[in-house]
Amino acid sequence: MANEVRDREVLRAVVQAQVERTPALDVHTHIYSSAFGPLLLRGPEELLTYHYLQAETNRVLAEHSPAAFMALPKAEQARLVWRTLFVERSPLSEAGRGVITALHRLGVASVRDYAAALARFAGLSAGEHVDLVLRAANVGGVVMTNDPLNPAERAVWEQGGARDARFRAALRIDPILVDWPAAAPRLFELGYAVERDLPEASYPEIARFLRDWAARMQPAYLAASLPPTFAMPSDTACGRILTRAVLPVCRELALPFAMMIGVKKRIMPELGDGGDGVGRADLDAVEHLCRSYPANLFLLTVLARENQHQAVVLARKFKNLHLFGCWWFNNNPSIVEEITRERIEMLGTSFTPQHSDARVLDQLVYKWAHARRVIAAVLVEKYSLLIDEGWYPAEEEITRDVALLMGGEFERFLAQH
Ligand code: FIX
Ligand code: ZN
Repeated sequence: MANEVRDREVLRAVVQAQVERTPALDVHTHIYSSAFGPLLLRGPEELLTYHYLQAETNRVLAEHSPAAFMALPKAEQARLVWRTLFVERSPLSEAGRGVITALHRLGVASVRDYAAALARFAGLSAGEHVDLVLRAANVGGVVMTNDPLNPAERAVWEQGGARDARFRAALRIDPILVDWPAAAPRLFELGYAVERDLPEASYPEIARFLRDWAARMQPAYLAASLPPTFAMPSDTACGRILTRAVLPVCRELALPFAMMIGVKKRIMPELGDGGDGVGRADLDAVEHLCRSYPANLFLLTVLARENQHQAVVLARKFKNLHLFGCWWFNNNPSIVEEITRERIEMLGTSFTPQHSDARVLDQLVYKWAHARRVIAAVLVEKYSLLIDEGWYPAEEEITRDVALLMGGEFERFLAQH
């Protein structure tokens, strides 16, 4: 083939350049377009009060209890995080190093100067900030996390503001599946004739709620974070709502259902979002769903490292299952490398290696910079092994493969319906 790559140094340069220059589709984030106003978190204070860094600071903080630390005003808490993790200690953790990567690549003159970081972003409008970050991160589009039961967010959707095409929605339905007794009255207040004890008539009303919000949001997928105890088949409220309302609506609207499995909510409640833990899940539930509902498309990311290998085996068996990202406690280079390697070894390019899970706009820069480094390294290794055996990748093949991994395969999977 033309442009065959035979030399390993050339291979490294071609792969690294292609991974860097290929815009990423970030299939799971918690950031918002600027239309959502204060829901879009951005800037150094938000970066420093990220729940990962709150938890890391809490570990070594002498002068405050967890609750007192978490109750501090944001600016004061951010300064304490900076002092604790960036001055008194070196930011060697992934979340700490991420702040430095983001500040450096977003143009902060001295990444040791917190005042300079604050000054760099002062006066930047949300729209300018979004453009700056998406360009610096080379992210072409993101999928948000959208909760119609969040009053602040619901108000924005109901106002029908202009949409930013770079920000696609994801209809998040955790409360409906994992806390129906609390969700039922909230749906009822919104005009859906549902009841806590789930009589037959409630399922069409839950389906109507999902259809109404899917029509409003035009989501890429429906999603839920599920506990390690998630089990299927199951006659629980979760099992019944999933099979009798959620999956039928997903089929009807040609939308995947994304399962994010393994969170043990609030094992350290004082830390808020930073207080969530991890538990090994029973992925037989995923096997059951993929086999029993072949007309449904499923997206999956799992939180326990111990679940990653079985998830890859399941994806190899079921073409209606697509794996995405190295989620949360897995989003550390040592584990991202392990997971990406085993996925390529069993799935080739039919998966999505990474999502950022960014909660703060500026995190896109570091989460993608750090991920690209690992993805490129694993690809160089795998192509090199092919070169050893006389199979020489063409540059256009490398371009094609990287485009699949950076979002192309995700789009192909969604278009299957
Ligand atoms: O459920 C989720 O979407 C999780 O990603 C979040 O709850 C979590 O706090 C997070 O942002 C992890 O990175
Ligand atoms: Zn998330």
